Amino acid sequence: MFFPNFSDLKISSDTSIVSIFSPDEIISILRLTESILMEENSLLEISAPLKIIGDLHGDFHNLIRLFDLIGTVPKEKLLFLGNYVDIGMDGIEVSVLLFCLKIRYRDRIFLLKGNHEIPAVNKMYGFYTECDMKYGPGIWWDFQCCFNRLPLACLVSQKVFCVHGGLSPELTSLQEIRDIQRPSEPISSGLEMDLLWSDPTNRGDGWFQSYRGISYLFGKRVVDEACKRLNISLIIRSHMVVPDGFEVMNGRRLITVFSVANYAGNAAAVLCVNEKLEVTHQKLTAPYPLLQVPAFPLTANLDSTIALSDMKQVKIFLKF
Ligand SMILES: [Mn+2]
Repeated sequence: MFFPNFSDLKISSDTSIVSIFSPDEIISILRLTESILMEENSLLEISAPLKIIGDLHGDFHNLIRLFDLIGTVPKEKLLFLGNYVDIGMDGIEVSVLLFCLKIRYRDRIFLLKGNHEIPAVNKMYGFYTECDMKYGPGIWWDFQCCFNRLPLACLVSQKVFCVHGGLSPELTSLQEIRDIQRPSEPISSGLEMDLLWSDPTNRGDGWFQSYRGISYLFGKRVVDEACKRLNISLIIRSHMVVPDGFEVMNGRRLITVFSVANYAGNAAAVLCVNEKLEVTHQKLTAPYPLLQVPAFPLTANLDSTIALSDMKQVKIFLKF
């Protein structure tokens, strides 16, 4: 099988992927990736140091700029928190590059599932149309077979819990995530849906109805209790656009990271976790004029005053 040289891909990033890979080559990449993903647990358990990347949303140029900034595998260990496709029109390029890197360096790059790696979602938000335009609609199904095998969460050095969305009222032990069988397609409600869809809120302590109309919002007390119950010290998740690309919330126990610059006038960030589990960040500013993308329902409805005061609290804990 043909593996692209990374720098070749970079040079040809203006060239359509259709001229690089035939449909059969794409399907081979997907099948190989699926077999590797199925050797992994639904809860990945890996160790720091590593870098953690949030939503990418089909922006291939953004991904290449990120690699230029943060380095790539095998030198760096990378954990991606999902949402590879939709909104941007290069979801195939983004996923296929990450899958190729996974095939080549399976112990250096880890890919979690996001709420857009669900067929009902990426049929509506652009990925189906992209597949149809580039390779015909059939290949969209092949991607779903790969997406539904992605792991759902990751525990870093036994202490940092990483997930696309957030916590769940049904998450009483990490074993429940290990027990999730894949391939899986979560529907309507339950643990798997919450891991992909829930959001933190600074507006209260408990569980609240989500403005997304799906899953929940969870407050500071829920985060504190989960840290105790799961014996973790920090939650890192993506799923929401935040102005600086990262935002510390719910006291100092939760960080949101979002890695597409200019999704809604925002910077992109990547979190770096060292051996001592200290967290720093690398930041990508928006390089071109604001792209007007309708932000709802992905944008957080945060009270920025409260979020800022949270940030002040955590200076001792986090070395930015
Ligand atoms: Mn999301």
